[in-house]
Amino acid sequence: MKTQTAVSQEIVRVDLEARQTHWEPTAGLAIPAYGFNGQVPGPTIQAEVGDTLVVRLANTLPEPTTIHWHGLRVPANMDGTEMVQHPVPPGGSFEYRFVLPDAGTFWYHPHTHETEQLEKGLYGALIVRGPDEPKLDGERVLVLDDLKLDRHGNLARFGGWKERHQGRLGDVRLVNGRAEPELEMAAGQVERWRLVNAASSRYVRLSIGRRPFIILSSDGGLLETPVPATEVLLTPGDRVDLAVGPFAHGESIEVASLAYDRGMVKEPGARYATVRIGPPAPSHATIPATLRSIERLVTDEVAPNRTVHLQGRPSLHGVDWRIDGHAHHHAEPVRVGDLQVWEVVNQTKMDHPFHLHGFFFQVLQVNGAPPPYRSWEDTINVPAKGRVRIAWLPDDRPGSWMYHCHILEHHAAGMMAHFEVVR
Ligand SMILES: [Cu+2]
Repeated sequence: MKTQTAVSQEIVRVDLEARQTHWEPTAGLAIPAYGFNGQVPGPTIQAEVGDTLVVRLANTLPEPTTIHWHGLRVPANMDGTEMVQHPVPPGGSFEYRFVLPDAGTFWYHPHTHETEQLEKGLYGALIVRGPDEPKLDGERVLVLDDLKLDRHGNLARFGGWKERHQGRLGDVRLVNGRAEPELEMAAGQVERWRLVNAASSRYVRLSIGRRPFIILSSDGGLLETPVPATEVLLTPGDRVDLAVGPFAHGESIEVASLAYDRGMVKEPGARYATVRIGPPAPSHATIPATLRSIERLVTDEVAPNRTVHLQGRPSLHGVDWRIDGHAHHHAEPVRVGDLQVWEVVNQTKMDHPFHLHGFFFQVLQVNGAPPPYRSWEDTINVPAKGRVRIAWLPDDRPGSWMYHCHILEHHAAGMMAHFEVVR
């Protein structure tokens, strides 16, 4: 017999004020920044599948802003982009209201002047829980970021050829707004870590002391089965949930990014945090062998119905980032219910994280080979000179949507396209 699980239908109300603040990434260093409710990251929003989220955004910044709900299947007019809303002016406010259809680790950030507003601290995590979550001993939300400071300890000046080319890379690595923090964890326990990469351009090839961990979930929620690994790649915009531990009392574990070559940009390995393992505590963690089932969107060989070319060409500004020959490309519409199989072709010598707004896709192939597991994604790395084939189904949420590179400087320079979903 099928178990009937009650779906929550609460209204979750959140007030977010985008305002100027002083952010202290490390003791004694307070930098002028932006924060939702004055915090970096902003408050972690928590809700259950089926809840209605009502967020009142009040803007007291000296510039317009919006909120994009990264990964959430919202109605088009709630997506927070310039395609669907006028940015909220200084002193203005806007109410976002939508049902939360999916469980997962999501995040929110402005979709206006992103290169500066995110770097200044406007981002936060959004956790939606489902009725059948694996039970672990504890849970943490770890939002990764980096910060580029000048020699006076202020935010470095924005822009320039290098940032436009490789994206803005900072030297200070942050977890939840703090530089290389020390975390504590009980010996013997297994925790669920929900990770978000909120950095402008830094890839995180995540290692937890080179120990094995278990991947539970990706952008669009739980995988079908737990996947053991010792590293996982988080591009800008990506999320992953891991089962981490158990460790022994007295151990010190480095949460780090291993060296990663994203083509023309070699990111060296670097530490994000240290976990000190304290006295043991009992464990009641259970990870079921099956987390959920994910039906294949494509069962036969299907020819792609759209090819998306990610392009860069040298210019007076250094490089012009484009999609299909255009900066801010206006792409063909798609019809509700028509299966989309897209071939995303990277014609550049650099990796780009491809992000589709408002819909999850399944990855069919990366450079011609099937991915190691089936999952729902909204952001996927397209390797330098490589290609990724994805499939997605536009459900009945007509309106203006977009896809773009999630290296914020590439998006801003034009590596984006907007399109209509039509009935
Ligand atoms: Cu890019």
